[in-house]
Amino acid sequence: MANINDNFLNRLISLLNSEVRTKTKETREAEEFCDALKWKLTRCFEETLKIDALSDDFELAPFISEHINAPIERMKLQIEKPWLKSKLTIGLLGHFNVGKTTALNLILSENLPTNEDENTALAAYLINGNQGEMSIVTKSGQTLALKEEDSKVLDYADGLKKFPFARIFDYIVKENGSDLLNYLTFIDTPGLGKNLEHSEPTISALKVCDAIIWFIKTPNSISKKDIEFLKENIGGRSLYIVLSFIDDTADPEKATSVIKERLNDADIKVNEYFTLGYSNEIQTQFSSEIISCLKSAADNHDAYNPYAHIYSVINFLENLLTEYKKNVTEEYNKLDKSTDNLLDAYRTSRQTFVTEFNTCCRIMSNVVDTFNDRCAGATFCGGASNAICNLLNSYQSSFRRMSEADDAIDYNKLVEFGRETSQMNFFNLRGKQASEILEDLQSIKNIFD
Ligand SMILES: Nc1nc2c(ncn2[C@@H]2O[C@H](COP(=O)(O)OP(=O)(O)OP(=O)(O)O)[C@@H](O)[C@H]2O)c(=O)[nH]1
Ligand SMILES: [Mg+2]
Repeated sequence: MANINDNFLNRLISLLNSEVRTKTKETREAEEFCDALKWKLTRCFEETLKIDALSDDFELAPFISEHINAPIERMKLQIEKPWLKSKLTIGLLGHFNVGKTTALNLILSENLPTNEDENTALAAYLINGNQGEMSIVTKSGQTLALKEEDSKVLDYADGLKKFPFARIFDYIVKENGSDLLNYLTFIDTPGLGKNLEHSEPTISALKVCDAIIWFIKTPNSISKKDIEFLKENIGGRSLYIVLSFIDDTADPEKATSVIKERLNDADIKVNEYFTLGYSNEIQTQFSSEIISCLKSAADNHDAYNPYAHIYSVINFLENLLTEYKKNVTEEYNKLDKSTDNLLDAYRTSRQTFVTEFNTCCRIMSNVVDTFNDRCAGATFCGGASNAICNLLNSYQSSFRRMSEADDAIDYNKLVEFGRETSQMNFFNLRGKQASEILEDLQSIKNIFD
């Protein structure tokens, strides 16, 4: 690293001492809401998993990452960078020194520094606003007002080569009065470097882009590695290709068709190709073509709404739990009926048994009375004998009914009754648990509404 000169150091100190634009109370509260929402919603899914309400092939971790973490991070991002909310966000990507900043200067009549060497150190958001207003956000999340003079410290020409700005600062925001920024936001990136650390600002900018303008230095063509990077990272984004340094190529047509062929072979869909070069003529044509193309892309852009995404996730879980609760209640009611039937059968048998037992006792006492009244001290007469025989017959039938009633008490059914009762308790508990999760979801929904 070159010696740090006084000029550089003074500018850096002045930049670091710039006025801090503190977050408003609303912003802080909104960020806290996002963190709480992420926690609450994740917990609702975990609790749903615990009660087995999710299907067997439901994979919780990837679902949470895609449908809870990603949209909520996007919400936080929109709170921090409101200009990302409804506009088409376009990232200028590629290697360093391929003409990204030059292209942006042409599109927006900007004067962002360009240089023959690696120049852009941080991602820069070009947003609609007062021409020339700039701010810089530190790694710790503080926003500093950035004066034009101080911003020179970041330039390769006026600053210090390889000073690790990206370890102190996160990104720059520059306001611009161009009409185009009413519809879209640009992110100028430092480009992909030799290592991950150098590429980090570019990769994190990529995450918030709806569309990518990928720059290819035509004489260098496109490498396999770049094609792999595009395939892995393009996602659902629109891709535009700028073939820069076109007039530095001996055979532009051939170079262009090789690049198109390689992208085509890799099955990478390109929305539009543009050419950029050094001559005024090429640059004028480039500006007018790319501006009209991006304008129409912005017109057709359906802004991603993370709130709608989260709302649909809540609805999904709500419907799933409502259905689950319905099923659980149905199972409970079925068992309730079945245990009632088992209990009724048991009661009937028990009642018969008791009735017959009482009848037996009564007959026995009649037999005793008959003996006492009619047979005391007497020899057996035919009438008494008949009466006793009749009584003993009914005594026997009563005993038989008692035995049948006892037989009717099926002990397996009693075991079944016990099992079903405990299953009922289980379904009852599951229903309550589902209701609790549904209440939590409703409270989240109330905040949304
Ligand atoms: N001949 C020629 N020079 C170009 C072209 N595009 C950009 N340049 C020059 O190439 C150098 C690098 O251009 P930049 O716009 O700074 O490139 P960049 O991709 O933003 O570079 P980093 O910010 O370092 O990633 C500058 O000196 C530009 O003037 C082009 O199409 N043809
Ligand atoms: Mg640049």
